Amino acid sequence: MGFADQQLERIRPTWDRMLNHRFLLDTRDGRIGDRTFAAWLRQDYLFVEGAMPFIAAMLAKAPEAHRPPLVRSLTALEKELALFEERAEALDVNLRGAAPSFACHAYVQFLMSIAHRGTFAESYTVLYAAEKAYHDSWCVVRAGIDPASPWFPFVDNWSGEPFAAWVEQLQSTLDALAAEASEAERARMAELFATTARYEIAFWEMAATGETWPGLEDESAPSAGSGPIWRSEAGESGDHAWRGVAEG
Ligand code: MP5
Repeated sequence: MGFADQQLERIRPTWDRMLNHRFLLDTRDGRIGDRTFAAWLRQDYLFVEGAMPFIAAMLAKAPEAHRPPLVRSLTALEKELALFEERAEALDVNLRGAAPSFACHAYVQFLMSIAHRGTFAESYTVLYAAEKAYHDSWCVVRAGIDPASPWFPFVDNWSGEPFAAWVEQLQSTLDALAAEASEAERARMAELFATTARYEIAFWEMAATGETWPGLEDESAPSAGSGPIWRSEAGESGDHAWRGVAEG
């Protein structure tokens, strides 16, 4: 058994807890509130934006043979951002002005810190765990969601065949990196695998509860500190990126 499967087995209760999160089960069963799903959409958009510098920082340490797939993944992330933008537009979700929640912020900082401070194999472990988590999570949703759901394009993005093939490629590369790693490095990789899975649970939990930051609970809306969830509530004039830049 390769390193990736060993880790999945080792942290099985954590992984199962992630896969049984109510955000996923409610989305699968068509019970998810639009507001709740929109909260995830806005936060995951920020996460994907943050994942691009993570990959870029990994590239700086990547042995040459590992560069091409990572470069291609950046293009895929650009397309993924376009998917978020298209769905947000179609469903009146306001992507602008959303501040990262505590969980989103912490997860992105974790990615960046590993990419800068960790070895290539350590960063790769985190990348694999995050991608595998999303693949497995959205496969849970796919098993029951109505394909006519407006959220289905997200389900298909991470549970579909092209992403499954990417995760498989990540897995075999991770297994090879782990086989070459020292005992000490492999132990750190195992720890990072578990930490990443916990971040994934924290992210679903944040989406399900709409939590933002400790200290902001008193604000009235679940989107406190993040601007209006719905584009129609944002108004036509409030959020243009260049408003107020020109003087006078
Ligand atoms: C992914 C994601 C998958 N979009 N969000 C979280 C919280 N975890 C993992 O990563 P990607 O870069 O969208 O494939």
